[in-house]
Amino acid sequence: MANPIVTDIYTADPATLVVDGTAYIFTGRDEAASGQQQFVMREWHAFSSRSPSNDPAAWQHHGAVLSLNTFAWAGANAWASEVVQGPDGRFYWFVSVDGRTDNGWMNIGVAVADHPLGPYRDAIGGPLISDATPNSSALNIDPTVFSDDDGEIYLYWGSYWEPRAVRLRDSMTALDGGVFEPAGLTGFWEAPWLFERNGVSYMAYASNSGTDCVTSSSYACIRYATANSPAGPWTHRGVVLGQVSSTTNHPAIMQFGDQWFMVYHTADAPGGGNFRRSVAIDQLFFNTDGTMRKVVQTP
Ligand code: FUB
Repeated sequence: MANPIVTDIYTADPATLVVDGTAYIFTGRDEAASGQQQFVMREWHAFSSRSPSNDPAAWQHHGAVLSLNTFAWAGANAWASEVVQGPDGRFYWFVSVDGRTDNGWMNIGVAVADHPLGPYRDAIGGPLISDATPNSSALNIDPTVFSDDDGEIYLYWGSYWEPRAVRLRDSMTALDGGVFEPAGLTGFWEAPWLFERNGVSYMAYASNSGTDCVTSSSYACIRYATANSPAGPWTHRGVVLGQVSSTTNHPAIMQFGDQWFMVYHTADAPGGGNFRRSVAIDQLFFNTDGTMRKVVQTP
């Protein structure tokens, strides 16, 4: 058995975290019925492994550790998310959710817990990012958060070709300055993932343009860019993951020991589809000059 690593439920929009020798994958759950052509997503699940690989047996399923119910102001759509450890050692789960009172537009909320697996509570009591945030994205989804060596914390997010970035305060729950449009993320569509390696900042993101990326206008690949700082400006480096079998594509990247992995989703599970996606994991390799080799999708 290999990819996808979860087949008893449909899972999408993976986010990774490594803490004390344990790798975590946090995912949304696709609950669309067979043939239903829309996202039905209400909760986020967690999986952990002390020896990550594409063997499903390597992963323990911890169930739904966060749901829309945690956010009293959220209406629907438990979309893409990321969990990061804050300066206070606690775990902050940044999520994309619909509001109840803003015509259903997506927002970014934050939950907090003392352990990666929770229990989580709403850290703010309202959205951190919404349409009311000056200069926000056309669609405020897909948060990724990273703290650099200087302790500066950056939140990136966005969709519909509108990446956005802002510094966060150490509290992880308040903006530190204005929202800006990061330069150089060529072909950005959505799903940014920010990380650092050997002092270089990397941004992987879903793109749906370019002949090196798509063979059908509704499909997406994963591009990446590098920068000297998590604030950019970014230099586009090319495609790191080609099209997958689902129309959406969504990367998470983690280092575990001396190995690197990309986690993403496909429509490859039995009964799968664009709204019944499944998480897959493959190894990621870097060239000596720091560029990334294209990920080989293993079945
Ligand atoms: O799963 C819902 C949305 O589809 C995510 O927020 C996007 O990244 C795309 O995967």
